[in-house]
Amino acid sequence: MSSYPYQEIEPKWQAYWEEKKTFRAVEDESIPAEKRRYVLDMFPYPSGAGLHVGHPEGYTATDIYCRYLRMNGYNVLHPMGYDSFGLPAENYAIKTGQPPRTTTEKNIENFTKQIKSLGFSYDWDRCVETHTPEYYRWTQWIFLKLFEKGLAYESEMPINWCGDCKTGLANEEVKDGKCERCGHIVERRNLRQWVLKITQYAEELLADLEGLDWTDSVKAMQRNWIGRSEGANVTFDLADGKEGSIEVYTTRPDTLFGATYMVLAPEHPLVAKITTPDQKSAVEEYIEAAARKSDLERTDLAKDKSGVFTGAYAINPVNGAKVPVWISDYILISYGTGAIMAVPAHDQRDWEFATKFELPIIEVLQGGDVTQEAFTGDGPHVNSEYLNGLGKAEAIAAIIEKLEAQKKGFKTVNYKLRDWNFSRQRYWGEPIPLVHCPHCGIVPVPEDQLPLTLPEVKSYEPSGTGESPLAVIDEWVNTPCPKCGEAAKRETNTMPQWAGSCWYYLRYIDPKNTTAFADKDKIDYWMPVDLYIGGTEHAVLHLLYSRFWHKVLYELGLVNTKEPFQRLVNQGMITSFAYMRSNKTLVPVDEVEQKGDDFVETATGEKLEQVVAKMSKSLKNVINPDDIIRDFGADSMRMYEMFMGPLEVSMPWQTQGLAGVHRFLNRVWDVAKREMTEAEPPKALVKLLHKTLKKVGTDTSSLDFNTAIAQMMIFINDVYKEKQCFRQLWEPFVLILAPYAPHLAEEMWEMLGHSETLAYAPYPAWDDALAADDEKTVVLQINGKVRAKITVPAGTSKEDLLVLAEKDNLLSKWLDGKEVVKKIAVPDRLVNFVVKG
Ligand code: ANZ
Ligand code: ZN
Repeated sequence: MSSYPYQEIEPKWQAYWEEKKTFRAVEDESIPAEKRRYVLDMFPYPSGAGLHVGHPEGYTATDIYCRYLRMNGYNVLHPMGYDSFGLPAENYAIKTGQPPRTTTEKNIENFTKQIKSLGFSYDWDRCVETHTPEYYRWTQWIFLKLFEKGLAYESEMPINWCGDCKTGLANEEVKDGKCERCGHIVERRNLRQWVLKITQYAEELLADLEGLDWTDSVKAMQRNWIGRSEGANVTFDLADGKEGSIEVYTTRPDTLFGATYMVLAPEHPLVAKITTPDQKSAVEEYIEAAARKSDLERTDLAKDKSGVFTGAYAINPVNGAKVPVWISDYILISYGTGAIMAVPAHDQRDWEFATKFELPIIEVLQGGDVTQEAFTGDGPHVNSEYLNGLGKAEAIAAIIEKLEAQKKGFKTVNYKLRDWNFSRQRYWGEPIPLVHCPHCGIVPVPEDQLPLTLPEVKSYEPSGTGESPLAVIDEWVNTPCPKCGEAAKRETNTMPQWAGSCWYYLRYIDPKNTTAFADKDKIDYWMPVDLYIGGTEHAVLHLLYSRFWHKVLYELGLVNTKEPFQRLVNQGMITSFAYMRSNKTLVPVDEVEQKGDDFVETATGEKLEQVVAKMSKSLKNVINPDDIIRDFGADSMRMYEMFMGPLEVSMPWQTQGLAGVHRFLNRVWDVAKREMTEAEPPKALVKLLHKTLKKVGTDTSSLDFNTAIAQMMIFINDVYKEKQCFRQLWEPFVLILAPYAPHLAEEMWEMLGHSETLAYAPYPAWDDALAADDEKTVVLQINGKVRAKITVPAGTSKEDLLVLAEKDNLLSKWLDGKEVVKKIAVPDRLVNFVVKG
């Protein structure tokens, strides 16, 4: 297939845009606020593997939208940068013996070359890299603001520890009990660490989701992660005249009459105190075993319940019943009060535990068969004295009132969200700017000494002892206390990889500022981000952390909005095909042959099933954008990724589909090279043009890029049949194609005689009348006499015509009080009502 000369056109226009700084964003005050837009991409982590075809999907979408906005008179901020601190760079450095700075900078260079080769309209002057001292100076500065506000504290709680990455992790970085990075099983480990009080913002983080234009699924993920639950704390006094009481958290205080035993988390401080001498050794043994398990293993619903009786009893405050106190690892110390009242009839975990240990099960809610399983419905209540007959809500209200009167309980709210473990025992991150002084305690590094730069080290190898590689650099660690000047030591933990991305969207606004992280007026000019596009993998990581930091900055009066990202769109994943044997194992694509409609394994001849899979090195099904750009051009790549389907949907890559888009662009080029005529184009083509302008314009503004492209294809199919190129059709078409295939469009715009870029050419307007579908005038008759006329789309059905004929009471004058005996409709022509009387 012969191609249009994309290999000349694309570099030519990329050089033009770069040289002319076509996409530089300026805070022009003459442009009103409603004509300013901030459109953001999730910036990439510059890995050694280079750009993946998944990156350009979101980047192309925002680029099309930005180009469309500029042509519609908007002032657009559209930046790009690099999230360049983080573990993989460091792991790579250890493996290859090169400093992470060297490899990171090389990767950034490569990424930039790749991203630029796709022709995105970024303002490159605003590029930020989170690993540079000019950038992380302000990451450290914001951390100190959090510290000053009491939102950063030192803690010695058990944390998630990845033995492979040799670092602590945040809860958000643990997926199914495994390290999000490397898949290693996460252990519990007691470690001194810096923790950020994100829980203080739980309510706000939850409530402010309401006003955001985000997909329901990401909002739901954040809601679940924050995990607000309403219930009550209830106090059970110890029985047998013992001093003290146990406080539990329950979401169902209305089931108190069914509480037949209690359970404490093995780590609960009361355990040692209440355990009776004869149960002591069994209890201690159990505690030791539980300490070795992860939370996931402990709370797994499917897991067999285990536990030990402490020998102690407590008193149920509502009926004075004496209930045994057990310990079990299905109770977590970190949630609620670390203790529960067990209601086996109505909580499945309690039911299993009670069944196993033969503890009593008392039904207090009617509706199930509690000899078979727990019944978790709403009621009505039974066996519950004054609650009998009540439903859930009323019963909860009644029991809380009673408990409050007796001073045995009160209403509470709990969150699943935990504070954010913010220290990493690794090298390649922002040093935490704090000093430990034996006299003054923890002292922040003064602001004018920021950035506290990351020192060069000989070995990046994490020690695994819980200290970062920085801990062994004595000349860096030892420092005079900023407050008293005595010998002190620097904090040697570094920040997690999420720190830099918590605020990068603010730095783009004013990337070179040396006196503030960004100028407030400029922040006011651009914020909030109007459209943010990226994958869903950050739903409870980056997207939660950055909202948290933003809220703190808002409270400090440093930003003007409560939320950073007003609208969020999540692109689908671009997958690939893979081939599966009958035993469900996958075969690398280079060991597969296609025979007719079948796929067979070359070596064995086994017929394989084609399946959709993630791109992976081992399956050799990774698509490299560089190859695609070389073989088809950037414009084809951009358009193909948008043509694959709706932006949010995941889709497998198919190179044939790409060839189809490429053919379309070749045809466009063919038309562009024809003899240009100023003559009036055929009427049908003018109509098609306006229809196309309308469809592409509205679909582009609503991010429905695939249907916009389909309409452009329809247009070209018809225009292609002509011998000449009609300027009247071609100028507007080139402009609507421009956001999608900007290189080709610029070239054709130049061929049309324009000397300036089309980036700011006004988006073509369409004539609604011409864009409308063909219309017909249909006459409305009464007994064969024409009484009115209506205009309807051509081909409107008989049934629809009859509805339309009566819609606006056009015939009521002739129909009122009459009996209609027959209704006749002839599409595109007439409606006749036969009436009597
Ligand atoms: C009695 C009860 C009866 C409960 C009933 C539920 C149903 P959410 O909704 O997730 O907040 N619970 C409380 N603290 C716990 C802990 N530290 N570890 C494990 N489980 C704990 O769950 C709250 C419910 O989970 C609480 O309400 C408690 O069991 C249990 F028919 O109390 B419930
Ligand atoms: Zn000091």
